[in-house]
Amino acid sequence: MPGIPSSHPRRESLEVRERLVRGFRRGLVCESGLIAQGRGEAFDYLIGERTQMFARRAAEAAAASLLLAERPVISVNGNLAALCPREIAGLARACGAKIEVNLFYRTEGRIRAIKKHLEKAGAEKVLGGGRGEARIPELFSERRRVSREGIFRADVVLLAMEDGDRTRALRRMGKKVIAIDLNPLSVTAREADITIVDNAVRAMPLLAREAGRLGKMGRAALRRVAGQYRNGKALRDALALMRRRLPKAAGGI
Ligand code: PTJ
Repeated sequence: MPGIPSSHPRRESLEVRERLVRGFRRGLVCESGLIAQGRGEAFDYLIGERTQMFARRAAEAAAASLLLAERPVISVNGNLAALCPREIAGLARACGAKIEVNLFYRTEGRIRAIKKHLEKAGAEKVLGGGRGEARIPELFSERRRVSREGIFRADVVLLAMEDGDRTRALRRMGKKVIAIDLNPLSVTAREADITIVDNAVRAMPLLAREAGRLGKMGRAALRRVAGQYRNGKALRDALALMRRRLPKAAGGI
């Protein structure tokens, strides 16, 4: 990438920021999306900016759940679209999921821009926006407006980088929720059935690979993989790692 020398110690992280800034300029990402990324980065630092074992186990259970689902949906916001459009399209193909754009700071213009961006990256049919949408009960943000053929009917929903209210509301509707969230303390992380505590830029390709690998397994084996997973343990493991790493990172301070 021009401007960031290859030897720069924070090159990868700066490249991810660049992707978001470009997404912001192109009307995909909202202002708060840039702030949300900063919060994520702080937690990423604490887990060593690597995919840890708790995230690998969560991704495996998540891929198994998506493959077992009858009506899986990947819910996409501005940040996820800007960071990993190809992985969203690839994962949707690998597990037969629909893709739906669902925004907190909703405008029809942003929904259109995100849909176009995803389609350019290989996504086949992207839902979201327009008229005739259904409403998620007990949810007051713009996120309550969902597609009838997408999130409203879904049995499993994958979402990333979002506030906890919708996760709670989707679970009350009887859906299984898979979340990607670097903050193991967030409401989303705690309310979801499966939380992948990892950066979405690593978690999405991992999920797509896992879906490809597990796609060869039978349903009984997939059920075992999904059934063995415990979200509380994954969150406790993430927090324990952060606690262990802090004194080391603090070094001689
Ligand atoms: O595109 P919109 O309009 O739907 O708006 C999207 C944002 C992100 C602005 C909105 O959902 C929001 O305000 O989210 P929050 O409440 O800031 O929550 C974002 C969560 O995602 C926080 O817990 C962050 O730690 C986490 N996070 C941020 N960046 C990443 C991340 N998790 C994984 N990977 C990241 N790159």
